[in-house]
Amino acid sequence: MTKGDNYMFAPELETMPRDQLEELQLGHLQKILQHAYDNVDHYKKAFDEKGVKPEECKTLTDLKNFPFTVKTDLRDAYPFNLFAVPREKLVRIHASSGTTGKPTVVGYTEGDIDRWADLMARSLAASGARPGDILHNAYGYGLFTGGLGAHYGGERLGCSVVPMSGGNSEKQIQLLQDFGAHVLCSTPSYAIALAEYAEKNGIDLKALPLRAAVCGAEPWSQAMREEIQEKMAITAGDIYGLSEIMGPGVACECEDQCGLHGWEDHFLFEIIDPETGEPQPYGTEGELVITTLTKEALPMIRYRTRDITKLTADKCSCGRTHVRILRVTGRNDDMLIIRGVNVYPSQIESVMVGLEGVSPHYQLVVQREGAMDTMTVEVEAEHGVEPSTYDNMGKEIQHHIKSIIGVSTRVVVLAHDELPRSQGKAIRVRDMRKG
Ligand code: DLL
Repeated sequence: MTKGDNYMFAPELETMPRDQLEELQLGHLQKILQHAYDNVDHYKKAFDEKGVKPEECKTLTDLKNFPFTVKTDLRDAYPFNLFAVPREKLVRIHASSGTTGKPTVVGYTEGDIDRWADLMARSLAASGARPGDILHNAYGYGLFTGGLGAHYGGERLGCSVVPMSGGNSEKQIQLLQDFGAHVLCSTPSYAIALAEYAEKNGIDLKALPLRAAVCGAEPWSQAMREEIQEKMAITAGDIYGLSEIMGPGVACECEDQCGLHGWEDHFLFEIIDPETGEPQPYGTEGELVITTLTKEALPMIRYRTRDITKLTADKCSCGRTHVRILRVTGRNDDMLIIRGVNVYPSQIESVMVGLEGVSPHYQLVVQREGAMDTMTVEVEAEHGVEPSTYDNMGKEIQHHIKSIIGVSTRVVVLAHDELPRSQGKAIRVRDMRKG
């Protein structure tokens, strides 16, 4: 098969008319609210405090009366107190890296793993993977959900999965070449790092059978997508997910690349105003809130993801009817406040991507000088840019950031390859204020 084929993994579910989809969602929602209430102390307490009972959810909009779940609820329940099934029923446990505080622990029953594999297979197929493809999986294996999530999905779709995990770029490139992979799964920043490694070593990735990359786990820009597509002569689709909800495969772009289809037969998506918590209509930017509809081990009711995006119900030309989540631009807990101005790393990135000679590799260094917070933008020039022009480039970037975002920064332009490359999620902020 070729990438132009209109292949769908589960057309009866993915193109289900909206009224049927909503009926299916309501049935699942009523069951999951009851399951959470009956089996998890946290939910019983939270519903009782809000004065709501599962049986009072008569329509999908009634969900707004139920309490949110937040990351600290998972931390408070560490390690196993949010599970709705006996621990013995878990066949898998994953956990977040826990850069701040305790890790968040998530668990799966056999049925949960089965549904996750289905949804990942569906996502991979939507991105252009096909049965019989060789799928090179460079998402990290281990407690992170990326590696095993893509692995099970690839196998379910009928691919030959290469469980490469992250790191060791030399080996990655060698196996991409020798095995002739058709699909690459990796974070977008690592896909760029791989492309650069190949370029530096005189290897032409464009000549390989590679057709598609399925990139996610971190925010990335259209400019990064274009760079991956151009350097490898492939399509690069966006895949979204989070361990608290399942892992990768909660939503995925189709080959039309116009937002990620959120798989509504298993999840219910809302956008809320992060300040007031009020649900917002389609098209409004806000915080994504997700309710799991079919998770047995860890039902999540109105989980506040902290991810900032918009939903759109506009028809997609692929025929799928599931709501689309537009590119996640950042997290509201990534927000930096620099001398009173709210700044998201993705905003700085979007200012820089349009400027000539500026690469997508950057880090924001935040420091405290006396009582003042200062931000330095370290950004690499593209390969081949004359170092004598770095100063002027820096001034131009500084000017654009000031005039568009309203914050004064220092900008240091570095030569190509001076910033560390990530093997998983890119580190965009070095906050030196946190000791
Ligand atoms: O990153 C799951 C995943 C693995 C998704 C592989 C896609 C591919 P966590 O480690 O729990 O799970 O991190 C979840 O990563 O809340 C977002 O802030 C961010 N994120 C994930 N996918 C995207 C994306 C995995 N496509 C957190 N665009 C989420 C932007 C993303 N941010």
